[in-house]
Amino acid sequence: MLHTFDFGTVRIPANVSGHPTSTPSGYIVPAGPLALLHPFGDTEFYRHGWNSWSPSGWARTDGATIGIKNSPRRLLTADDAVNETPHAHSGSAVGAVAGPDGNVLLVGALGLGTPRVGADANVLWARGEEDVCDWFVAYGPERTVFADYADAVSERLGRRSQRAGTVWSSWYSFFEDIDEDLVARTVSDLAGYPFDVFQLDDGWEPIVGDWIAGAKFPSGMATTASRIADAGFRPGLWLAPMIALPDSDIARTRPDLLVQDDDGRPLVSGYNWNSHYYSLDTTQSEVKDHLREVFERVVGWGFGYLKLDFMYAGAITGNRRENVHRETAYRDAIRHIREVVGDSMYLLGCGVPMLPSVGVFDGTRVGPDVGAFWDNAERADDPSGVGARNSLVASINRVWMKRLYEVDPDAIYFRSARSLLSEGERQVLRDTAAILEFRSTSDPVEWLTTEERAQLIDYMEETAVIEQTGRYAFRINGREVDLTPIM
Ligand code: 9PG
Repeated sequence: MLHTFDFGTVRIPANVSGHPTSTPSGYIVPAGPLALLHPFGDTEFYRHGWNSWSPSGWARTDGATIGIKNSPRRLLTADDAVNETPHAHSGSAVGAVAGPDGNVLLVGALGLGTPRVGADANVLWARGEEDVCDWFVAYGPERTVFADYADAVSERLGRRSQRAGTVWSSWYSFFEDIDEDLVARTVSDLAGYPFDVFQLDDGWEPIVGDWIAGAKFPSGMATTASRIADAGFRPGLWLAPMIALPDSDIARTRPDLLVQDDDGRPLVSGYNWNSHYYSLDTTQSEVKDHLREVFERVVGWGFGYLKLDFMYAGAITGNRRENVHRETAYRDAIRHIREVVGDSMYLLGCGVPMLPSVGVFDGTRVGPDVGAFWDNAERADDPSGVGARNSLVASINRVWMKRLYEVDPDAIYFRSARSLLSEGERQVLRDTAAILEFRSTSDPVEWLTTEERAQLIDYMEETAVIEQTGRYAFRINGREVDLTPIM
């Protein structure tokens, strides 16, 4: 049906699927395809990525689109491969076009169903893979409109309130080369440093899919967890519970537990570790039982903070036992995990679909992996590629999501050793993490100079008052930080 949205200074004719209701902050439009005839011509469009690693940001409708280009494998891992296209300006869940005087016209989904939003010079459109969620439509000052959208989302999907505090993670220093002695040394060197969480990343398990202690942790994971706790930190652990590598015990012995393709074979749901991998079909009760067993074990080891990674793979297309939409299957699985681990467990989502994770994860990664180098010239077409610049650009474009959960821009660096980052670049990363209010690093004390150790302590102990003064301009404790030149 036709409807005209009256925003005072602009009137927007639209095609909608049901009667819009007016609220103080915007309109609620019933589920179904939506097309708004905006009057702004070629203008900037805000594109939002589907999962943690997917690119987000503003691009002109008459310029290049933002997204992963020329790599189906990366697309499958780091965005919504079914719906994403390099040919149109579009994205996941929310989109906005810029009007005059700093105002924007925003359309955003208030639920699941893989909602998409796109734009060109004339139309701002929205529709779901499955049209089951209402839309929020608003026009006004950019930050107000995004904040109002976020509040409308959390009104429906919830908002958890636990805070992670400061985090030390093993990934950006040791990668998979961790073992129980190295962890014990690293922990004891860190004793007394201002960290709340010590999080063990990938490398402890024998293979992705089999969540038991690997050969490098012969004393078992409970021993490592209690060493971490004894040093005064909350023990944290990385897992990718939705996926399994082909050589894992679970994939070899229980292929029936995996999401299938149309030929009844395990469906490839992404690529990493020089391999393809598969997804668990969380709609099967046997898989729910398996997840219960995994998470009861991990809780029993003594971990109180979990980084759950590659979670989008629980929301890919494919054949599942129950015929539910993929985002619904995903959210149900996370709720099941939450029920097993309890309310006090901090859950950090990584590689998560952003919208279906609201209200169930305490925090989410909001950009691709950081690296100890600024840019990755080899992957010019891939804004989801590893590197400091890609990581912070994506993260800053998601600062509005703070209202939905804690937002993790990934680790920052203090070390000058084993890094190609300049002090200026490290400072920009530290400012980004201060702005997003999630402070983590992977620097082992041993790798830091005396000055760098002091700098780390000061930074991790600082409480900052953050003000946003422009799209990419902020004040951190009164200090002006303008990131516009990097964006
Ligand atoms: C452990 C790592 C770290 C890291 C995570 C994740 O798009 N990709 O292909 C892609 C691959 C790996 C990856 C991120 C994206 O790294 O983000 O912090 O935990 O796994 O293996």
